[in-house]
Amino acid sequence: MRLFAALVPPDDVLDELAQAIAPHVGQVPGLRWPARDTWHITLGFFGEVPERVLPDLETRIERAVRRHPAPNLTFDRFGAFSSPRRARVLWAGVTGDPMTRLADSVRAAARRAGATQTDEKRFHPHLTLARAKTETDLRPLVESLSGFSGSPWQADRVRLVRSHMGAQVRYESLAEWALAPAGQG
Ligand code: 3AM
Repeated sequence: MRLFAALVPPDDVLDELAQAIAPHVGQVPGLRWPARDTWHITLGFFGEVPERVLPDLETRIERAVRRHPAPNLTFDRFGAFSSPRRARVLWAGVTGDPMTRLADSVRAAARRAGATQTDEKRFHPHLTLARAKTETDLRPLVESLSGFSGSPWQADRVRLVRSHMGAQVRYESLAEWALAPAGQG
């Protein structure tokens, strides 16, 4: 099964993002906009994981999550990978408490449980809002979204998600664990 771990922002914070992008959704040729109920900030992508390791993987990730304090975050910009000029992914970015240790720890937990395809690229926390099949110049879009600043929020839990591939990718939430209260870490 294809798995990843993610943070899911609260509804009112997602409302702000939805409002900001609303005038642009469907307006840019080649851009596909995943449904809002799929929005998340990926902490670690684990690739294909054998079903038999799931119980151990859940135990280990839960242990990792419980050790890290809930980060305080704010969506404060839009950007694109790999750049606005040659974009494949339009994203909303967060600033706030660093999450690299949490992401490293969650990925390490998955690897120890036997997730051999875990992504080890540098962690760039972001919420993907749109994808393009080919590199697309999104400079005008990113420019028109500049100046955005959302409300602060606390990411208090981590979700383990199964990704069902197909014409339309479907995400299934398998488990959710609370982070430690902010200030303990
Ligand atoms: O957080 P986002 O939506 O940008 O791009 C995929 C998505 O990221 C990423 O995992 C998240 C949940 O599907 N993903 C998919 N395949 C990947 C891979 N082989 C990958 N990340 C790294 N390596």
